[in-house]
Amino acid sequence: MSGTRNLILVLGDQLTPTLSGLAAASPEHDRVLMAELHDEATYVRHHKKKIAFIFSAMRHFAEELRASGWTVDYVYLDAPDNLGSFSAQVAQAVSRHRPERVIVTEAAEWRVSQMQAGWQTQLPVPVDILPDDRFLCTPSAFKEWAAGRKQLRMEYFYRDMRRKTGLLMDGDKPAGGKWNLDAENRKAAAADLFMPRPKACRPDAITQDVLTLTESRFGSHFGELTPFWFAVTRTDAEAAFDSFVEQALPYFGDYQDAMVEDEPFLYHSVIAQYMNCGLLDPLRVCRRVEAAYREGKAPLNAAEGFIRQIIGWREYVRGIYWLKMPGYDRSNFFGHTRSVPDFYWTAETDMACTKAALTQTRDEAYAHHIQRLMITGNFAMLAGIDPYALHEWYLSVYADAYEWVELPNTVGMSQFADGGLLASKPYAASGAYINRMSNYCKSCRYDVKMRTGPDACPFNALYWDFIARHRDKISNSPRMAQAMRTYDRFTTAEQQRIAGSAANFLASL
Ligand code: FAD
Ligand code: DLZ
Ligand code: SF4
Repeated sequence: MSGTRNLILVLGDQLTPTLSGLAAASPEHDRVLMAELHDEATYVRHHKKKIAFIFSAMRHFAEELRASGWTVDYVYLDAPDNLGSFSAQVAQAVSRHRPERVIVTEAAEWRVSQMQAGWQTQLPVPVDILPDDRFLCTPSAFKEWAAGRKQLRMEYFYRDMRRKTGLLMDGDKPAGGKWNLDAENRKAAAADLFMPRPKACRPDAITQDVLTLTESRFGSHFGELTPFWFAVTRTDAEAAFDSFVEQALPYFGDYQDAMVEDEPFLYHSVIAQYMNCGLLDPLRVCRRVEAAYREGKAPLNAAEGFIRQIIGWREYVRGIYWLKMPGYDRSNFFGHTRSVPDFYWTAETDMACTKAALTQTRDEAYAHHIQRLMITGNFAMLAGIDPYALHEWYLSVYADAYEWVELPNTVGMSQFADGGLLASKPYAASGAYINRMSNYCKSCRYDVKMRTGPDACPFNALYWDFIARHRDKISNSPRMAQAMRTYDRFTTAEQQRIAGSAANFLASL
């Protein structure tokens, strides 16, 4: 009998000292297991920056745990006893330390949760799977909320979360009288506005080691590894968030939907990667933003808009994920089958808007929401790209990507592949929308005002062709029905030119 009573597995997105698995154990008798795993880095070929970020954050978290008295078995990627997968690593640790039981906090992704469930029968000791209490709404509470509703709409879920947390509430009324100020959050941003950059952190010795390791083991993966500036500790992630609150939050609402050339971050927080791996606590983040509003340091449309993304959208998409998995990943309402175009990996395209979104994706493992939704997502839907292949692309290229949040955003919100379960309408748009919300078109070789021909903005013909192709599937949406009526007023010759332009462009991909 060794000295280990419980073996606690901590996953790479569970880097939270108050994690339920750790709270159920004690540093004196129990042992923590963490492992850098080939399987986790390659089940989709993650962006190099994302792998380095997670490995470095894991190594720093292991140090933090040791400093507070925990015994941590940290299995480095290159360790001789690294077996490459969670299941093999846990089995090895159980046979080595013979604990009385294994404790895990339930995995955020269905794939890993299935592994955890399997350990309950495969391992010779009991396995406790504890709820992940870092979210506001449990999967079963979401299921109850969804039961019997004809339509699941984020807005009503969000109001419940406001009431539950008391965030931006004055008694039982929303602060300022309105629940949702989205209508005030659609300004285009002039390129000469002051735009702060996210706080950059200098890589320390641990991160330098991880960068070398990542280049040597995953050098052929997508993306630029350096410059690497992400925070990898809780303290630095909090400092980065503080800097956002002070500099960018006041403008977050106004310019949430804006896009500006050479400004990859605009007034966005760039904290999803920190929240999703456990370095920042979502509720604390929201309380800090509410405090900035109450102190007069940020307007209500900024604070409400920001809080809605976290207690509304973030929790809502997670609820949908657990409600609909397994199987949700194979949704394909429009029956799209085209492969992801090569330029999604190379950023080599003449479309200035798409090039900008893809270049920063490659360089920073980041694009802001409206770029993901209205540039790469919109293009993919108009071009008829297979939603599953696109989902794998999004899951691999962003530092904040985990299936529970990425999949509903891709399949549901951006591709409408679930037929409207998550989103009330397909987010399909022509070049006119992109031109209204950005300055990309000014430097583009295509003409955003032209509908057809080799110099016309490709989004235009693709948009009208999409409307024509899928009219039977989208006629329920009022906005789409209006677009259909416009299409129907085009002459037959124009409709043929649209079909020809769209086909030519798609053939060139
Ligand atoms: P900000 O714009 O500053 O917003 C603040 C926070 O709100 C974010 O950090 C995030 O936690 C939350 N948030 C905002 N929008 C959403 C949303 N739609 N769903 C869930 N949370 C939201 N987000 C991820 O965290 N991981 C993903 O893998 C991911 N994949 C996406 C794929 C597609 C196709 C689309 C359209 C959106 C995706 N999102 C994803 C949502 C959103 O784009 C990112 O959360 C956001 O861009 C992260 O940047 P930020 O931290 O600067 O966010
Ligand atoms: C994303 C990721 C990567 C790249 N590497 C690891 C790893 O080596 N070890 C680990 O414990 N977790 C990693 N992760 C995060 C896991 O994939 C994540 O915990 C699961 O997807 C469950 O949500
Ligand atoms: Fe994008 Fe079309 Fe504008 Fe070019 S013209 S930047 S392709 S929307």
